[in-house]
Amino acid sequence: MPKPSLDLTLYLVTNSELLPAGRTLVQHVEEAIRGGVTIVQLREKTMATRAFISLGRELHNVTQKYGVPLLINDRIDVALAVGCEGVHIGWEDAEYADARRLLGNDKIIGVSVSNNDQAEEAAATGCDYIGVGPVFATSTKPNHNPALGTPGLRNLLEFISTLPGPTGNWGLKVPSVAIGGINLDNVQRVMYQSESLGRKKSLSGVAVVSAIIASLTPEDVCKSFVKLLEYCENPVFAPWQLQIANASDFNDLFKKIATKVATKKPIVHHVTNNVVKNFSANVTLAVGASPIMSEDLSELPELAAFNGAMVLNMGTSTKAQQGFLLAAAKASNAAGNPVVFDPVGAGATSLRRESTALIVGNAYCDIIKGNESEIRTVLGDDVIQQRGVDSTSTTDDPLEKARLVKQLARRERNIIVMTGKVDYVSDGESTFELSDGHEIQGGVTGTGCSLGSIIAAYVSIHRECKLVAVLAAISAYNAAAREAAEGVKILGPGAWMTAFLDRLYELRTADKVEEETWVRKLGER
Ligand code: 3NM
Ligand code: MG
Repeated sequence: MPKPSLDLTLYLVTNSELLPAGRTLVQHVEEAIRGGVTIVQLREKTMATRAFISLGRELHNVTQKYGVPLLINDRIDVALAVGCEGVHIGWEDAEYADARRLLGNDKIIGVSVSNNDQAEEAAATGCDYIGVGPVFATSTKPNHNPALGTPGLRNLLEFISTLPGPTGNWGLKVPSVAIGGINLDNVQRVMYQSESLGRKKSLSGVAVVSAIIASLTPEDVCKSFVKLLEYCENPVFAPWQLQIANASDFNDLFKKIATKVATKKPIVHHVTNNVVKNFSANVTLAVGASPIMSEDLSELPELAAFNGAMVLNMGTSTKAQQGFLLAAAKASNAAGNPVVFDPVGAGATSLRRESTALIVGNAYCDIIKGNESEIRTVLGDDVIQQRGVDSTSTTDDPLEKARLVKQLARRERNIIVMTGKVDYVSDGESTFELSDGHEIQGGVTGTGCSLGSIIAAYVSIHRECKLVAVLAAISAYNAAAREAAEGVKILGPGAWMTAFLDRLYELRTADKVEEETWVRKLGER
């Protein structure tokens, strides 16, 4: 008998203890399969052997009916007794070689991998697939390994892709499924953020316990998973699909975007700080978009339904608002609306460090915009460990700044904007430098924050290439700042501020955009 074919798209791992009252595992799994589960692992940590085998047989009757493979967690003897399609083994279970010898070559054997060392061992076995995790901390598996997060998952997948294994390219080819805390909220982001650049290696699917087993409506939940998993192919999150061929192409696009913002008037939901609310609203209006400020949980779904964008700025947020900030980002993620995160003062206090980690770790921020020390804080251990640089230090070296934005954009698979005298933008592949604003803007509060508003407005109507939209937004902002400074009689913060709003207002209908190169693409390094 040939080895059954493996489809790891939606991998259900069972746990009878999490079933809602009154439901049987077999009934629950059958409904889940109807909803789209592609493979089932029977995982029962406390069940007596006889009951385990009997449950396995009953379940196998159902899975066979749908042509879905059934694997048994850990217990080779149970798998043999049931005659199902294979086993999944963890690091305290039998060794792969023994499992293979007992089961023969026609059975599927999957192995859990939590770190590089385990990946190397798994590669040496040449097992059929790997389960990587935990992605997030989960109460379903007590004493699990440390959570990888999506950046850790991605690093692990990249490492795995380099392992030759028995076939020379085993690591690149071996199907992998992520596990641990995956649910309908985060499944798309897990798929997208864990994929390596150039799509060299991506997950084949996700393995889920509680989100399906503890649900009262497993069929519907699985249908939703399947839908979301299909949508990852057409990435809602992707920052980059177009190439800018040259400066005049960019200027054409810029004009198009600026005009489109003013005609479409996208809603920009601001969750922002008390100092800049008024100015940010005025800037948003000046570019033609429609600002709304709301900090109430109950309004999030309705506001997300407008399909605009979100500015998430934690400048004056309190401990009590932390949960709201995350919920706001998640509501935007769920609607597929871009989020511009401004981690104001991220490294300054422990509350801010904590909020930053909470948001970046648990939601997808399409764009993170900050000054150098904020960006360094978001990078966190990566900077400290990899470069031995203090997380609050700054550098005068443009290449070092460019390296930081690129590193973070690669890690988060998003767009990073580092503001300063010169602004740096990267999507992890291309890095740009924009340099002709005006220094007086540093003396007016809210200017930096309001750049987030313009970026959100632009990205919201030019989702086909968020990177171009971000570059256009910064160019508009810089041009308005510069021209405002040049145009006022007496250059002071008050006159400049009003002139700045006026220039922004003008720019949206400008048919003449200077052909100078506002954007300089930095060489690839
Ligand atoms: N294995 P949930 S985490 C069974 O990291 C299992 O190897 C893990 O459950 C690993 O989907 C886990 O409810 C439990 O978070 C996952
Ligand atoms: Mg195990």
